[in-house]
Amino acid sequence: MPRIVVVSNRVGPLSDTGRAGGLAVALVDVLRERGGLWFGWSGDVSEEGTYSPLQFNESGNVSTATIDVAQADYDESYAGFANRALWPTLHYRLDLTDFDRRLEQGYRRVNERFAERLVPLLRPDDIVWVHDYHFFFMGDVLRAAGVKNPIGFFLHIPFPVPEVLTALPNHKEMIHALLAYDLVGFQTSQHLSAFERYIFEEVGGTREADGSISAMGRTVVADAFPIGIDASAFSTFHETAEGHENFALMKNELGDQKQIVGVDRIDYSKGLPERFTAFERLLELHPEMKGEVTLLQIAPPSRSEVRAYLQIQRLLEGLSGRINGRFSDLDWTPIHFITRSFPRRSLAGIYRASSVGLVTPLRDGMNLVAKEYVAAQDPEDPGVLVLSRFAGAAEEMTEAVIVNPYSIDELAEGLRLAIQMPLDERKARWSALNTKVMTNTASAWSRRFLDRLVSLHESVPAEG
Ligand code: GDG
Repeated sequence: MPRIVVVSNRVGPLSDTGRAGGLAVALVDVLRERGGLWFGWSGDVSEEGTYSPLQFNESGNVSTATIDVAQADYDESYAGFANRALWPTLHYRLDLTDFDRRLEQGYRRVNERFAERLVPLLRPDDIVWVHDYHFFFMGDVLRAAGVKNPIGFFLHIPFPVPEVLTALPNHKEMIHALLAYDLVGFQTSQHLSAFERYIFEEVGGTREADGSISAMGRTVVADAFPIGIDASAFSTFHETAEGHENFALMKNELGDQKQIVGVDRIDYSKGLPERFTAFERLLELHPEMKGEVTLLQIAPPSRSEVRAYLQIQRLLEGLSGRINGRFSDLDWTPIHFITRSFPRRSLAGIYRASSVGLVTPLRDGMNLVAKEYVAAQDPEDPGVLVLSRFAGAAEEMTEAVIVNPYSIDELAEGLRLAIQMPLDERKARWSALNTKVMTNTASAWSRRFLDRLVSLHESVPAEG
């Protein structure tokens, strides 16, 4: 089997420390299955930056290779164009974007340097899989350097409609670069069709007889590959010491009270202020729920070097303080807002002890928490998932209580419905959702993507 080379901004860890996000763990599984190399940023900023010596780590048939970045790379690319222009634009937040030529050039430069450092590590039969919005230009640079291997790209975050994407001053260059990949994957058919609309309407592209897309002198295959989770792990974590301990602790704390749980990195795309306000509305409209229902929001801070992230954290601290001040009693606090992270096994115990999983982003590529919450439930007494229609997950998870996160009343009503849902209906909805989560797992997702990438390359006649 050919070796897989995964490229992503953050790399590893290779062992399941319990702290890593779901995706990191899933990628290690794929690499282990086929043997592979994981290449990306070390997480360190140094003077040598992208010229720093490669740092290798090995575990069995999988190795990681990482390099540092220089302070200017970090400021202009990661904390700059990637997180101040691309992230907000692709999440429909044009009000938060910072378009600056200097940042754009820094982003390109970092893509070029990472590609240059990757080239000598590649073997002729490797399959290269590049991840996410940090590396739009990677495939283009690799091709220019003469790399002939199959190269695929998967976008973890939304691809917006052309009316929004075209606000990016360099949208044409970005998409031209994207077309250098053999296969471009999106999370949902909505994102795929937004991409196709851009290709057909904005740059006059056409669809070929084999389904591929040609535009700007290049041809690419694009498709939707909705990502999944390691579902069997999440369904059994409650049996581990950590999972069980947290489940028992929560159940004991809660007694007869019901808990609504949210788990999100602090990010303006996750709809957290709307969520707190909707919970407040629920308590206003249904005073009988005071003392009966609590909201636990776990929200580890992220990207705090970007101003918009600090602002949202302050806003949330203010909101939870205000709502707690207004409704708390001596023996009951409505909102528990915890801004630190928990190990994955503990999270599973917390999900299982919660009657409602509240996943209400304003925009999200997929949202893995929605799937983790479902997988962690007790089949005999499952909780209810309340899910934003703007999460990619809503395309598959239609048996959730689907809500519009911009409407506080609709959110509050969704919460009421979930809290009061009879056991029969909870079981029926959960069972349908769980079948999907258990079927479309992370490893099924990666296999689908990689098999497709390999088959595309095999169907191309060899040169000469
Ligand atoms: C991007 C896209 C897409 C969260 N808190 C803790 C913790 N987490 C884990 C969750 C979950 C992961 O982080 C978050 O994944 P999401 O999918 O919810 O969101 P993003 O981080 O924005 O991810 C998203 C995803 O990529 C994959 O393609 O679904 O749309 O935005 O796994 O459990 N993990 C631990 N402690 C925490 O406190 N260990």
